Amino acid sequence: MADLFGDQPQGWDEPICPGAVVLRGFALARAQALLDAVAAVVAQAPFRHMVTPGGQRMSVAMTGCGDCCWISDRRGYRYDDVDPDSGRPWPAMPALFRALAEEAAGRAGFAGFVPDACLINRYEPGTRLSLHQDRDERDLGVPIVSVSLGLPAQFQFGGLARNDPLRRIPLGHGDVVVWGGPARLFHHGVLPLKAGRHALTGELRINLTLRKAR
Ligand code: MD6
Ligand code: FE
Repeated sequence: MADLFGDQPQGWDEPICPGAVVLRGFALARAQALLDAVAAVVAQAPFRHMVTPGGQRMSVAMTGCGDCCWISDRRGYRYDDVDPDSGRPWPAMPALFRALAEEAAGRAGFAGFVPDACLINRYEPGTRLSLHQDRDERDLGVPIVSVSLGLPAQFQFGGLARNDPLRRIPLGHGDVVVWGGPARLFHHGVLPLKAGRHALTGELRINLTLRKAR
């Protein structure tokens, strides 16, 4: 079939609530290039399972890039400009990540978003991410842009209070979520990944979250 979209971002916008929107398929045309860039980051900063302050090994494997990256260990959650596994700075953020984040945020109404950190999450079948808030960034007025690649996942999206009702939002390959404004501190998580196979990632889901941490 002819390429009806050319180089334009694909898909449609699906509002979740004020401040949060799913841009369906927004990253689809760039998915392979994004995964190639992830592989280059991982070659310098391999995926690892961090430990929560409570001593639990996280089932999600993480790495990242940019001026700093979110980490967790027995001392707490924070952004650090050094990879604790290597003692070296995190790999530079690929220009492709920055461009995608800026375009997606602009489309969602957050013009001028410039991320300085990207956390990269890797899910295998059974991997989950428990309900949490993203609150370690300095300016909580700035949104987060999240890119889903590979196997689909069920995203849980709640509210400001931990026990607010949860909605389930399916996130598939190429979907981008932008959230900020009144939704910036809403609780969210990922249900255990279902087994499957994706042409570009195999038996994995990869998620990029682009933030302005400092
Ligand atoms: C994930 N995402 O989709 C996990 N956090 O694998 C997040 O925890 C997240 O997607 C803040 C903003 C957007 C996100
Ligand atoms: Fe999060």
